[in-house]
Amino acid sequence: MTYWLGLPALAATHGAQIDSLIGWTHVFMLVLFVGWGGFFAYALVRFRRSRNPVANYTGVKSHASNYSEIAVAVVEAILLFGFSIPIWAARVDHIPPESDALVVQVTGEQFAWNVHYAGPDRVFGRTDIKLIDLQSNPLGLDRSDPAAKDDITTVNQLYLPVNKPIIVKLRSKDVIHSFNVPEFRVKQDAVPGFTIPIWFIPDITTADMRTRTGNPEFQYEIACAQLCGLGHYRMRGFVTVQSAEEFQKWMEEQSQAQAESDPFR
Ligand SMILES: [Cu+2]
Repeated sequence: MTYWLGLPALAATHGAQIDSLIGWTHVFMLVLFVGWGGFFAYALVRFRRSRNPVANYTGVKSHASNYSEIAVAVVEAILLFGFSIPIWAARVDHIPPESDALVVQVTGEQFAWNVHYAGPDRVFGRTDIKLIDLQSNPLGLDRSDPAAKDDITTVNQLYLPVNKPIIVKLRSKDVIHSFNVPEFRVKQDAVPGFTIPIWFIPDITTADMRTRTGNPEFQYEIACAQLCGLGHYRMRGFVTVQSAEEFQKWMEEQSQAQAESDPFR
């Protein structure tokens, strides 16, 4: 029902709820806009100076405005407590168990998204700030740690399997960034010093989206949604959603290739 809002295509399971909330909020705001705008126009005419040369010291006696204010507050309370808070709680409180999900760490920095997968062993290798090299090892991954051997890191490339819960553990190396993938209806600040989990289930692969949109170059884009410095405009990453088999293959290939290129092996 929300096509009239012109929102980006939807590609995550929880997104319909968010779109519906956005839709209802717009409907309510439209009613308020017309209501208050109409009242303003009425007041301009009704209380014009030529008709009311002298101020009225008694003022309005009717309680209509109180009742309409109460009605507005009730509708707002319904939107907040009936819709927004339950949807928000589902996003932040009911995170699926990590054993059922793909866990990936995404670390923002000026001006890139560093992606870190635990690899086939599902254990994240040790990272150490002393090992950070902005070109070759932006996350400071310690490849001598056995758990790190199969880890995969990428810059600005997030690969995800379709129809599986994804838990992104969001971090930042410097300032506040914001991880925003409009098609997933996901937007969360990355704050230095915190690891913030977000989760979603992408339900349309990049290939399917290309067919649907008729755009053979379609890409899901991670847009940094907080002004984070001079290079903010170019802080963009790409998400590739694949079938489970394609993703598995990608992960194995990457894991092997990155382990082989490792100087400490
Ligand atoms: Cu940023």
